[in-house]
Amino acid sequence: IKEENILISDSNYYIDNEKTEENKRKKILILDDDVLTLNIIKDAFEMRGHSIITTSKSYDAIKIITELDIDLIISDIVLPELDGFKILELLKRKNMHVPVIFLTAKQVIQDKIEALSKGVDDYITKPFNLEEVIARVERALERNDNYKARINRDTFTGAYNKTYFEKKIKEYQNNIKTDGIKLSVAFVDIDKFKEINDNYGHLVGDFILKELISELKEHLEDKDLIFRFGGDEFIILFFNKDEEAAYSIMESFRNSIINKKFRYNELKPHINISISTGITYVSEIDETSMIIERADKCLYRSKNSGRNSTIC
Ligand code: GH3
Repeated sequence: IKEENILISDSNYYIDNEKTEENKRKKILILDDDVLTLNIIKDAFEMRGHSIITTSKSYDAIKIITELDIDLIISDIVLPELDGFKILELLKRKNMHVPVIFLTAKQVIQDKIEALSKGVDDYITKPFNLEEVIARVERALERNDNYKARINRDTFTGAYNKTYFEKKIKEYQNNIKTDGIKLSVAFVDIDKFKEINDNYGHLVGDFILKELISELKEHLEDKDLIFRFGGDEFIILFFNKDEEAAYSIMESFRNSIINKKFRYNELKPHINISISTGITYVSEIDETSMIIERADKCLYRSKNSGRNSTIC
């Protein structure tokens, strides 16, 4: 485990399995009508491994922000179409959380105050020092990563949350179209979890939930993601794996779980648990609700046929 892949949350630490090399590469949009500025900044950030999109037109910028998953915008304030303030307002109205840094010749304090009150992340004045721009941009990207890690997570278990599932599954479904990959989803539920809470207490139940997630991670690859759906319900989104591949991973996980002895502390007994899992394929046109319904039906069949099984 690399140190940089460990994030500290309120209650525990967890491995951020999305923090791959590919994810460190950010999409930065530069909006400026001064070609020299555009080129200097573009070259500097491309050399740092980021992907840069440049434009001098505000309306083009808005189209790009809407269509691409932009990580940060560096924008001038004075622009021929919409100015930088209008862009900030638009992002706010559309509820889009993309950090914006103003890079502008406007040095008046009132402009800085207005920009900050409208939600700009940072304000750099021209003529600029390139090293300073790089430092400020990298810091803003880091802040944004931390923000996203928080809003996409269930902080209790460290798994991703339901809202992030809706976003991520659409992104993965696009990969079916563009790269011809296969997708599948597993719906997991702990068997008779209520009895565990009733018999051993909630703290032990909590401990089991967290242990289960760490064990599950051991069975998954970087792009296979875990989402907490309800109390003891989790969804796994398998990247480039069909139902059969997902089945064999989930069976191996189920076997490791039934053989594991969970022990909260020396005063508590060893506890054995089992899990039930429903698996379904994901097609490029499936609505998210249809995917969940299919997986849930399989999970229901597992529960109805004695639990402790994986059903496709
Ligand atoms: P089944 O095999 O039919 O799914 O039985 P079950 O007992 O797991 O079913 P049910 O869905 O009724 O119970 C889920 C339990 O999970 C009830 C609730 O108290 C417990 N639970 C939900 N969230 C948490 C949590 O964060 N911590 C703990 N300790 N328990 C939780």
